[in-house]
Amino acid sequence: MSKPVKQNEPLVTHIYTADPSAHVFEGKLYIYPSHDLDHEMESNDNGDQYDMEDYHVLSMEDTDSPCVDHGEVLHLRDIPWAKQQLWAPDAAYKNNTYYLFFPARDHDGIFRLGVATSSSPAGPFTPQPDYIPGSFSIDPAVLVDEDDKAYIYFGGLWGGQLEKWQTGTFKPDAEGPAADAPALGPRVAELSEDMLTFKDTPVEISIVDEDGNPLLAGDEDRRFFEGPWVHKHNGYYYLSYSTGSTHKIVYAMSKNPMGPYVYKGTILTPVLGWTTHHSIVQFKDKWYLFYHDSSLSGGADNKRSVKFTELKYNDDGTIQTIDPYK
Ligand code: FUB
Repeated sequence: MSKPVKQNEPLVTHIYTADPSAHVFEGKLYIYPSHDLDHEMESNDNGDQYDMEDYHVLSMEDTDSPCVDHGEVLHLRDIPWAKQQLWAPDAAYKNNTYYLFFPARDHDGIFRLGVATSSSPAGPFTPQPDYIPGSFSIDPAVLVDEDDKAYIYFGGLWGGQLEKWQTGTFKPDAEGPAADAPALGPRVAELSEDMLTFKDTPVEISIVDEDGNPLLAGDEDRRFFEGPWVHKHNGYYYLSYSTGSTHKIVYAMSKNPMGPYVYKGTILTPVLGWTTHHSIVQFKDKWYLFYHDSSLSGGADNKRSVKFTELKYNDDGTIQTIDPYK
């Protein structure tokens, strides 16, 4: 029997894990991470060092229970449309089915989003034969709202290729907007009833400052980079994401799941390692931030470990900033 988990320590140490998407399914905490491989890779801005090939599912009965690794639940070799790089996944439950949403590069090297299904939150998951039509970029996160409508949020700059989709078609040489132009926002689409396709063409989410002005591309402390996550608290939608080059998890709030979202502040200060990626979940009467860092590997960007810590709100609904090392 493995040891009980502790906050701010790796959930598991026998494999490297990253990009945790946490959910409460069947009364337990289930975590859907990326599975970082223990191989030596040179880091570049394209993210070639994140060369993952499968997914594992983790679960915990409680926040002081051992963490169970349910083993490999989906492998690249079983996904006909995907060539490489199984990046940050998410899971959702609807129609008595568990859905695993994931990004990968297709056989043309273009990131797309796929979906796989299971009757159990612990998998194994069976992939659809093709990617979601009209999908692109990385880091899908799905919110099934209280009215049962499901929204998929996604997108990521640089290796995540979002800059290349500004015209609606893939332009391999496209650059991001000028520093004084509005930043690119994550994309959102409502999912069809069967959760396998987009209902409509995805739209860009606008993230604005307190005066209603869009955040600018040069505002690297606040602008969206990758890893969108949306959760709901007291009637507000919270969009949180990584700022990439400034290594923070920040958030913005809205009354509408499609935005616009008003920027509010920092949730998580930088962790060890280049990337930062998170999810936020309520379990029993508390809220938790799941995140990763590279402490277990001594700082290797592509060998990360999932951790969690309690997240607290202020009375006005804003979120208290977390320093993971204090
Ligand atoms: O794990 C690969 C990529 O690194 C994810 O998709 C990004 O969010 C970043 O964490």
